[in-house]
Amino acid sequence: MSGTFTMDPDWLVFDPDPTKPTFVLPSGTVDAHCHVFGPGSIFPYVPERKYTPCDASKDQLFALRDFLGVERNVIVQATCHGSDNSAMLNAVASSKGRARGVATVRPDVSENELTEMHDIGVRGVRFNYVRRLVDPEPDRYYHRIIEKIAPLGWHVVVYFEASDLEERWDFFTSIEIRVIVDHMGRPDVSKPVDGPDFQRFVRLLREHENVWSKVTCPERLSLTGPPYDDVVPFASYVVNEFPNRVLWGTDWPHPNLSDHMPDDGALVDFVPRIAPTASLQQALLVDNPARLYWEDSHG
Ligand code: 0GY
Repeated sequence: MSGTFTMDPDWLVFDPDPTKPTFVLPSGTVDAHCHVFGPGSIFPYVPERKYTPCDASKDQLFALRDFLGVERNVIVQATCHGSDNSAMLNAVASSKGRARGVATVRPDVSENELTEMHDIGVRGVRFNYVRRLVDPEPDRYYHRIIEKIAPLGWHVVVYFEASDLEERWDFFTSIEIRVIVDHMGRPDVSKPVDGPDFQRFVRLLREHENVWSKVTCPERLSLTGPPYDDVVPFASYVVNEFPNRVLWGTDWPHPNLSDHMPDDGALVDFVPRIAPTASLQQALLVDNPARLYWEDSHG
């Protein structure tokens, strides 16, 4: 392999020049869902990947962090890197304590590898069920991973489509450590907030206090486009109902979008629309991610 990659022909590249947000993020704000891609010449994309992105380096991520007024990042392993966590780990290691990581591991991962990742700053693993990104494994595969990470106090991040929740319910609710759901379980925002589909997701959080939600990706969920009015009722519902179990993030560099690339400044300005009070903002942006990623609690 030459070490260089050509991004997919229909790939949309992140906005290199976002607007300065009007909303001033509170001190200590964490972007709790973002990625790094490569650069492929240093950290090759894995052969089994389902997309080849543009490179999106740690330096570009840290520059965006500073521009938006974010203080810290949680860098989530992207599927184009499979279970080779080296790009993510390199970014976390060079953040001077200002980033934590969420890894992808296989059940045969060793205790030593997990301890090394913990020491660098990893605090969770991601299980991805979105078929256009990965081929999901049987439950026992994930249970074996949970057994290995639980002693470290790590959590599980799950990414799935709304239509998968019913089928995965028994597995998700059998997990005893914390479970963080990406992007509110990807609701169909053309359906009502109080309809059965979104209420199934709400029930997951209501009945299981170890389940949290990221109120991320209005740009991915919206059917009407910016300023993402159709996503506001869903995200504000979750923030209001579960103020101490929600996380916010940019999802930079926004993989696999097909119709538009969001302005990251506008994503920051979306926050007060879903978390209108200072106390909701403090919990969403600062206190919740600090508790999850910067305190070594095993709760
Ligand atoms: C996201 C969403 C996506 C991609 C990935 O790891 C990934 O490749 O997470 C997606 O395509 O919906 O959370 O970044």
